[in-house]
Amino acid sequence: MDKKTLILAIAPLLVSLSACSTEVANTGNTSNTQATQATRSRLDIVKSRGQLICGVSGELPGFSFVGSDGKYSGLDVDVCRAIAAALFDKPDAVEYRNLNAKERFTAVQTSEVDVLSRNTTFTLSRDTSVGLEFAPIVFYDGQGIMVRKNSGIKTLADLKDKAICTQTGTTNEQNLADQMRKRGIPYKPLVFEDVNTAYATYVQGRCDAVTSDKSQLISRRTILPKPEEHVILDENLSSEPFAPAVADGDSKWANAVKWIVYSLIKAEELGINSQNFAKFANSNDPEIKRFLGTEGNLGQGMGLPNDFALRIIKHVGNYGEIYDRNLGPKTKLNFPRGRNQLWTKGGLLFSPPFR
Ligand SMILES: N[C@@H](CCC(=O)N[C@@H](CS)C(=O)NCC(=O)O)C(=O)O
Repeated sequence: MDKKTLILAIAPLLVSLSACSTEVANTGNTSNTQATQATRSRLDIVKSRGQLICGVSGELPGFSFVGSDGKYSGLDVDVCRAIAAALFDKPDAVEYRNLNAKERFTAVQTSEVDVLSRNTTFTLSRDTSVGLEFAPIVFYDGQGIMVRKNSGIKTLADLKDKAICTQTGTTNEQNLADQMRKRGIPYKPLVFEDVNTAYATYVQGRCDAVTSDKSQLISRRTILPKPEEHVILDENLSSEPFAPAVADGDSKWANAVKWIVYSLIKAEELGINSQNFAKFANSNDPEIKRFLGTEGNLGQGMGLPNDFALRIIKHVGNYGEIYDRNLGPKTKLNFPRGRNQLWTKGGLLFSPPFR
């Protein structure tokens, strides 16, 4: 059997396996997409469409959530808005598509979305065999466990033979299995495709615990009927660095998204924000001039306007502003910045030079 016949023969199997696995196998669809993209970059397609199609969760306050007014907000949403600001000078030129954990990778592979900006952990297999290209990390997280306060559960060991709710197609499902196996703790996994069903099952008491990224547990706790009745254990099951992703094989588009994300971090590092950007218009600092596009052609070199970073700061703000607006002390989430602080302040956020 030649390679092509083999791929055709196993394609249905790969698709059916994907229904309940974390990774969606890279089938023929992706190579078709890549072939098309080889002739025309998604950057040019998005520019001529005049609107960005952004894949988000839509179910996660602080990251991506649809309010009662139908408006989207959150850190992941602001990444979509930053891309639209850079390309069109219009942060609202975005069509959002809600994608659950299982749907998200297929949506990128088939070009249903231009970019995935959705609490997605950057992993080796997703980067190398699922057909994704990751942009820089926008949020460093770790996996945690939430239980009822009155359950007496304090550690993973207390979850012996207990039912634990999680969502299919996530790193969380696998990390839980790894950690319990490593420690030899038997448990009953209850795995759901729909995040709302997972939390509803936990609230009904059919699960003793729910496991997910800590940011997600904190976020979802805010919308539980009685948030004060639930605690998040100190246990850390894994590292979960979230990054936006685009389809593999289109470096022009991937580069644009990459440097748009870096510009959020660089703006904070340079102290430029949505309130003070005008003061920097006549700056003599060559780095600031290049960054804001008043000197040089950094933007043009990658198919963006030279003032792309200025557009982003003006409409969406720098990383720190985005963080504070969506996750900071004035929000219900009140998530300490910790590792999501700039490298100059002891965190992990770093942007390579704009030159
Ligand atoms: N960061 C993890 C988990 C991301 C994830 O999808 N989490 C689920 C909950 S455990 C979620 O956000 N669901 C929301 C949705 O389906 O819209 C990953 O990339 O696999």
